[in-house]
Amino acid sequence: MASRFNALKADAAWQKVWEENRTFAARNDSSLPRAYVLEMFPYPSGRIHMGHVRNYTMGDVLARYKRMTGHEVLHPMGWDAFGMPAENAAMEKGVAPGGWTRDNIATMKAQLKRLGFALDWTRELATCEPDYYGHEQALFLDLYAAGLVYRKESAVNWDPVDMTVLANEQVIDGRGWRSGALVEKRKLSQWFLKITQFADELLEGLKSLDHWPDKVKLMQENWIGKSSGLTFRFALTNGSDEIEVFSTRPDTIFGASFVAVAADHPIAQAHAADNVEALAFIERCKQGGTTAAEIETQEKLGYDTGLKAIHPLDASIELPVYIANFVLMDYGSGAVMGVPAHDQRDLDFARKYGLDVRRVVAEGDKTDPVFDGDEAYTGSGALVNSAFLDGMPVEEAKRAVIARAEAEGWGHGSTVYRLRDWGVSRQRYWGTPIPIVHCDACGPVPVPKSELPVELPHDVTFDVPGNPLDRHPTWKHVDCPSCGKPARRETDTLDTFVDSSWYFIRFASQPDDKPFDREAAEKWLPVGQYIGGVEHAILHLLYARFWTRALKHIGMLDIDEPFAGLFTQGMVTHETYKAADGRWLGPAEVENGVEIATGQPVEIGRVEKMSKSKKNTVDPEPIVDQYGADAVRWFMLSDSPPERDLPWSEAGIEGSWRFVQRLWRLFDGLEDAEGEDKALDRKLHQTIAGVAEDIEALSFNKAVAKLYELVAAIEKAAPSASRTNATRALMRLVSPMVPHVAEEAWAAAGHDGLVANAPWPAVDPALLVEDEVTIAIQVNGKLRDTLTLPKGTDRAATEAAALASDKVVRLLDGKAPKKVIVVPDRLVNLVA
Ligand code: ANZ
Ligand code: ZN
Repeated sequence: MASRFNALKADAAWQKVWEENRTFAARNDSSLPRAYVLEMFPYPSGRIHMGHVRNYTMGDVLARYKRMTGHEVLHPMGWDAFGMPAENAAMEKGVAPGGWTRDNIATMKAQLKRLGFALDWTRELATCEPDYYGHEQALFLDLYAAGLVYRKESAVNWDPVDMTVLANEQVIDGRGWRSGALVEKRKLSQWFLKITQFADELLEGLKSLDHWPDKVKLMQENWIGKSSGLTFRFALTNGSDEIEVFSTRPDTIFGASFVAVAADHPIAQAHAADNVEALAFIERCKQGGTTAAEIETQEKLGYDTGLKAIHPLDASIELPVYIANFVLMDYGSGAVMGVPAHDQRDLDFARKYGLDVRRVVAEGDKTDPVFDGDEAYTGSGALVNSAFLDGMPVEEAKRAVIARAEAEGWGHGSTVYRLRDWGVSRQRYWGTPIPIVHCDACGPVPVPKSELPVELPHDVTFDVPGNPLDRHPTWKHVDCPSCGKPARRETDTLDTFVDSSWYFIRFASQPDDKPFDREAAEKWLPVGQYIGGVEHAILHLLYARFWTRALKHIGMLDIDEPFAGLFTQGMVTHETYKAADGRWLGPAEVENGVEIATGQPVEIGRVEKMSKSKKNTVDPEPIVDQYGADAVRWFMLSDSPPERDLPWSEAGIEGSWRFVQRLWRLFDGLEDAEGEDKALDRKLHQTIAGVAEDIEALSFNKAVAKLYELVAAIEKAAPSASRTNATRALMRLVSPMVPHVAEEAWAAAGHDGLVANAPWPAVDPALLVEDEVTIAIQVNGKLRDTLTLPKGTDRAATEAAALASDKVVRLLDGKAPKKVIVVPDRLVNLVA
């Protein structure tokens, strides 16, 4: 009887062999073609989850396949180790953020190792260690010296409970993402990176990214948000002021019925200086979040300053000047002309405050200057009620107004971007200290590079909210590096997105004395295939693209785009369960629709992304204990296309386990035999070629399906040399997916060396084509027999073969047929 595959034993044994042989350590001096396969590095939250397992299994299959196809593969792993959760743990459990983080790393590393990933652990890094963030500080100073870092006062989202600035995406429905507190706007001096200087490059660069999903490129494009139009000035009737506005629709200029400025606009500020009502309105505008989405959905509110703006094309028209809550100070010039007939926001505003609504673009045959209704017309058409523009289509009218403004000197064609500079200051402890010292005499002074890293102090307290660095008794008190007088360290730390903006460069080489070795980085980069969650489609990827371009700009690295290929994988999902009293229940607490503990029926909810809050997670570790790494890996690749969600199921993992056992039975039953099996040879070679193609295209589920077919074909086949050969080849074909059973079989079959180091089986192209065809033989139109002939057999040979058929000979009874019709490769019809 065939033995069973003991995954528990085999997994550990082979993992040890790979580790001892440093099988997956990448050689920087290799002359092989290179493949850099990278999955987004994890945050060390404590335990790995199924999302990690799926993500890293996909990358692993590709990495192992690339090794087998003759590449020097860099497939590293590290830890995105700074961030809030460590501080939250410190506050809640009194543990040190560093200790908590490092413990989590140790746990998760052990868990990853048990899955047998072909990772180069010699390059492991954690962003929270000084030997990583010290180099980051050096890079920050390089960018500072090049003028790509600056400090400015800016309105931030302030979480009054966590006492920290929040990024826009951390504000959800006007509340802090973690604390749930109502977010306020505050002015703070912050450090910024000049990503806007690269806005156009980052937009143009998207065009070169052929191996990125279109949806991600579109999201980046929208985030960068390039708009073209006219920037122009309104003079005010008071004679002393001007208001500059930006419009993408200069064609509608004769439809303007008001001008509106942002609450922070100098005109608004000046007006409020001696006007309490205006001041109160401005204060009111400061409540609520700063996200575009929030501003979009807020009720449009305005305050009439009483000022009047003079229309640049008709001095007899005077427009009221409002302060309005929907105008953003940091977009365009912080002021707009309001054209209610053709902009919904402006229309809502005009109806609320009883302003004119004048039609200037014809809507079909509607040309009346009086615009009715509450729905703005934003479509195309000919200009009307617009003096010299009348009759022009929209685009032509835009050009005409821009030309006129430029000729008369009151405006110019311009391009603006929605992208804002990247605010990197965080008022938190567990992050990279910003290497700056503030001196009353010298201002901000960079810490000399010889004094890097600026290390985080360990003796900090978390008993009160706020930034522990700021209230540390000694840490911030240092002498000014420039004049030597007592000064203060910057106590803000860097946004953790800075840490993840260059880790893929550090993986290529890890010198002690500099962030990276340029030659090594340029040899490995760009990353050939980057795999991760779509939640990083915008910020992380944009920041990493910016950082790479910034390094190029300052002459440190000649790489334009860090990630040549990007793949965003789907999520692992599971049903949700709710007890009658509303408690979420975990899958282990439910059996056959009943809560095990209470015997009460449960409500079965939707299949959703596994999440702790809904308790529908399945912990990978006990699953690996029970079924072994290969079954888990196989399940992660089967069933669903990798970009789609994968519903976790007990039946699925059991099926995978059975498949691993089936493989083992084939491998274990390997014996030498004689004879050829042409059909099996063809199946094998089609599988070799097809699986290779599928892996290269990351269509892992298709590769899996082909391997199932091959296994079934081998099982059915009678013993032959072909069958033995196919079984041996199968060991290599499945090894990227189920490496442990493959190694075990490879060794048992008497091969030298590891299957991990074996080459991918070669394809015989001759065996890829179906080279035999089935020919139907009809006698008087009735199917009487079939023949298998080599494809392309000529008429004469086909006819001869048909006439030689026993059945035909019997039917014709020795006589010659009256007529023979031959359709080569298809049929022979004999008329008797
Ligand atoms: C007049 C106009 C008429 C406009 C019309 C639109 C339609 P995008 O396309 O997103 O770039 N705008 C300009 N600066 C603004 C600011 N700081 N805050 C809020 N809104 C601002 O949007 C450009 C349009 O948004 C500009 O064109 C301006 O309104 C408004 F039928 O000018 B428009
Ligand atoms: Zn000084």
